[in-house]
Amino acid sequence: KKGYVMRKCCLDPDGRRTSFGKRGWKMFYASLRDMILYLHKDEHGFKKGNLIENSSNAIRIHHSIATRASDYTKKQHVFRLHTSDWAEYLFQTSDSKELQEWMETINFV
Ligand code: I3P
Repeated sequence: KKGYVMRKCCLDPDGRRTSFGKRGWKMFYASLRDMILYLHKDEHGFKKGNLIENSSNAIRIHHSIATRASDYTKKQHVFRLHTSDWAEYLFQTSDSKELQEWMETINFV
């Protein structure tokens, strides 16, 4: 599964609240492969295989869980991703079908 999403960092991999200045929404071209959710700058970056090698742009989804963020009311079609290392992210997808597909892909790989 791949496609454009918006991502917001809420908790860092140590479980601490992501600091101010790093909590904004940012667009990425996401691709899921080998249990890793890669966040590329854009589709071109994905095709070139350019990966920004830091933890928030290559998220290990083994033992992660994606749930609908119905408590987050500022944007539509948002899911929350909890990782095994205590990070938490919000992802906004383009519509309810995309939302469902991303959550199922993450939860059932
Ligand atoms: C954040 C940015 C986010 C906002 C977040 C801010 O600032 O404005 O859009 O989240 O609020 O901290 P920065 O880019 O400087 O990190 P929302 O869009 O959800 O309001 P928060 O700290 O309450 O999460």
